[in-house]
Amino acid sequence: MTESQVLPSATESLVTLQQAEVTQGELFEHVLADPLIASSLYANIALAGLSILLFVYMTKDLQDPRAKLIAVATLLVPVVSISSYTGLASGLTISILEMPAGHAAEGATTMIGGESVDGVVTPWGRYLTWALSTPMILLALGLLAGADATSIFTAITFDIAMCITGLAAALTTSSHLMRWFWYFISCTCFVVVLYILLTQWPDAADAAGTADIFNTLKLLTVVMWLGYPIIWALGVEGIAVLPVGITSWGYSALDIVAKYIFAFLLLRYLVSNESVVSGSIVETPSAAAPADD
Ligand code: RET
Repeated sequence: MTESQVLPSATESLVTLQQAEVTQGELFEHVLADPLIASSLYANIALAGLSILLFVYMTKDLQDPRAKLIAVATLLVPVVSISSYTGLASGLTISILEMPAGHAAEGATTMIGGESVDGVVTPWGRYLTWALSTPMILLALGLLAGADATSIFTAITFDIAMCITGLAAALTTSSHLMRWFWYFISCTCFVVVLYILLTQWPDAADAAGTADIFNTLKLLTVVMWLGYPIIWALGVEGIAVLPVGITSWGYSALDIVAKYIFAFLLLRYLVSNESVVSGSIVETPSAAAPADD
């Protein structure tokens, strides 16, 4: 074996050094040391924890299987949230990423453990965990509206696509244009979700007798959810006019309304209107049409 096969080349060592530069522990300390970022994450861990306890207490006596399914979907929202924020606060799901040429944060540095490191803080765990929490919100809303399985499936799958392509936008460091192309794909998926929420489910909710609560939650959801792509675009991931701490609080504030307040309103309705939403979870398919031959 030659020496070059055993020893890493100078470039390889440099790459290894750069990757090892920021440890998870340093990211954990970095979050704790920034009052704005830390409060935005720890406040949500506390709120999610309290919501879980409150929601379990509120829904413990539900009997109807459909009402219970709506309750479980709603309860999963703060369960995913507490895990998401724990991932961010522990440094597990945040990274320092160097933005590509042409990006507003190109060449930016971040102070980590008293040293200046190339790149900006990217809380990519947020975008990843939205792919788990937002489908639960849509499942609860769709079931509340008495929507058909196809429209619930469509809303949920496009919503997951929106979150994952949003994650791709945040993680792309090769090209500035590609970041915005991912963002565009994500927005297109978002339009599909909004279309279903605004044009398909209100009619279903009318027929199901849940129009009042559905329309309140629909409005809350549409207004809050529109805030997320705006913060993305203005924050460090996008044109970087908002600093990291303000961006983090922006998402956290939206989360408080879009998740905990949303879930509380839904569950409060559910426990006092169990009979309105009651029914079978899976509708029995209508008798198959006789075959032609
Ligand atoms: C991103 C960026 C790319 C474009 C779009 C986005 C939309 C995100 C939304 C997130 C909603 C999150 C919620 C989380 C609750 O747990 C990914 C920011 C359209 C709508 C409600």
